[in-house]
Amino acid sequence: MGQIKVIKGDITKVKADAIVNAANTTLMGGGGVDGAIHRAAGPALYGACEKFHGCPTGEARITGGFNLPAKFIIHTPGPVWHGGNSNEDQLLANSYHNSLTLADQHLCETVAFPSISTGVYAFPLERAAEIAIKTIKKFLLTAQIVNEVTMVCFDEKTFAAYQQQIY
Ligand code: AR6
Repeated sequence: MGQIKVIKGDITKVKADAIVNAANTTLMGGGGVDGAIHRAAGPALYGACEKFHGCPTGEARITGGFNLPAKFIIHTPGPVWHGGNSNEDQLLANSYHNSLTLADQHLCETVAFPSISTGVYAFPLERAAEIAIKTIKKFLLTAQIVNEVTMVCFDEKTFAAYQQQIY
């Protein structure tokens, strides 16, 4: 079975086969990690994203990595936290599962994720970390190609929350 790693860092610098972007449903960029990825990948990423005409929450779309060290960027809009009774848990699990499915289909062995939905979208961190790690572990049991998934945490609090879930 593949392995899960948790590191602290900037996902735009990570040399994985695919990195995942915590996007919004327009896929046309924004703040946070989305803004950082678009800035680092360069303007051609906008052109590639435009062609999708958006993406529903929990689904995922794939583009090239352009100026990033990653070969592919997988864009997934996570759920906005509305208090927990709006299917947020399932939608967050869908974001991880559908991103990994696309990575597997594109023959990616290594995939890196940011902490989806726990920034601007306000999903509670511990709850998000538990869902993320559970979904990744389950996926790795049947993955064909993906064999290493790294959670790239931007700050200490996020790093501690995911670190706690991997044991
Ligand atoms: N590398 C890794 N993680 C990062 C980086 C980075 N370079 N920059 C920020 N983070 P957020 P969301 C962390 O708000 O909650 C955008 O405007 C950040 O500290 O980026 O899913 C989109 O367009 C936090 O832990 O994503 C959407 O509109 C995590 O990434 C909306 O924000 C996620 O925070 C999506 O909100």
